[in-house]
Amino acid sequence: MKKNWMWQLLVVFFLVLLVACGGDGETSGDDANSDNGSDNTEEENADGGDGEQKRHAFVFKNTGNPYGDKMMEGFETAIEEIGGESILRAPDQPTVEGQIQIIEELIAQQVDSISVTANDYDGLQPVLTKAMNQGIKVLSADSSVNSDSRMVHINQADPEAIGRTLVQAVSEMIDNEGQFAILSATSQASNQNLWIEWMQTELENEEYADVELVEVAYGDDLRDKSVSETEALLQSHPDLKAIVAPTTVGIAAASKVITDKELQDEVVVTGLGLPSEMAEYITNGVSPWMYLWNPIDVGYLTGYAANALAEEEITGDEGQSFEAGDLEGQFVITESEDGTEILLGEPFRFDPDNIDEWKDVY
Ligand code: RAM
Repeated sequence: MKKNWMWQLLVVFFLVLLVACGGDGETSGDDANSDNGSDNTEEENADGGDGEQKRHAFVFKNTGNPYGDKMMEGFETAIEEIGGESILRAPDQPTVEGQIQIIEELIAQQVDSISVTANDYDGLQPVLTKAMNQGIKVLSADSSVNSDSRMVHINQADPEAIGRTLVQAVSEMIDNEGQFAILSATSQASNQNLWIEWMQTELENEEYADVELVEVAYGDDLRDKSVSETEALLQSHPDLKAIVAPTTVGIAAASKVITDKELQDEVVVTGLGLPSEMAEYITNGVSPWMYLWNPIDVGYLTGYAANALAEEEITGDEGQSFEAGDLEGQFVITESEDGTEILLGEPFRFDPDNIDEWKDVY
């Protein structure tokens, strides 16, 4: 009798052991599921809350612009470092319609953030408002949207300094006398338009009494259109002494036209250019010097800001700060003319003395 009781106890013990080890059977299945449930919670915590990688989208002005490729490279690196997923998009043409279509798609995909280098200051407002209403964090970078359309703007450099510096440079290059033209990107690009406004403000100073801005032309950040617009400027203004292109696509196109036409002793080119595309023209003297910031860093800073918004470390309000990976120091959100912004730093001057150091970097 006692032996029988012991056997029954042993069988029960083995059954319990089987269940604990996740053996088959309906009851044991329930237990196993609840175990898995608690494992998942631990994974979720490690991933930052919802167990899924955050998806951060970046929308540039258009494809085929090496400056945009560099910004995207920096953005992708930042998102990789953070452990998220980056989605890099741009329309074929630098239009607001193309960007609206892409942003609609990103909203449908329920991404966590959208950073946009805008083709229009106001035109993206309905679609970006829709994104924000659905909880998507929205930023502009490089070329801004109005403050109702985003939470914060990533500004590469002070627009006033850029505009004024470009006029000071061109005036010095033409000995403070003569005609110059501006070759810009699209007529709607908010970054170029703001820099041009500051150029016009600087030109009001007495010292530029003999310097005349004869035309603002638009190459739309397209190589071929920028070439034909340069040719048209040369034809319409035979006394033109300089072209200022505050766009990397425009400055390279204008420099190529002047070089090909062997006009380097008559017309100089300056503005904002990529060292990799401009080294040849800085060396041959067509462009005595030019300026830019590091576009990889602009994209990288944008990636970290997008993450800080998505993780709710910041909301985009003035006075908040965050760190951005390898970029030194704390980035503080400040008030700008319209809304808030995060400033990357100072523009850099490239000339024959330093261009070789930079031409392989960006
Ligand atoms: C072009 C783009 C970009 C601008 C640079 C300087 O590549 O228009 O937005 O910041 O030039």
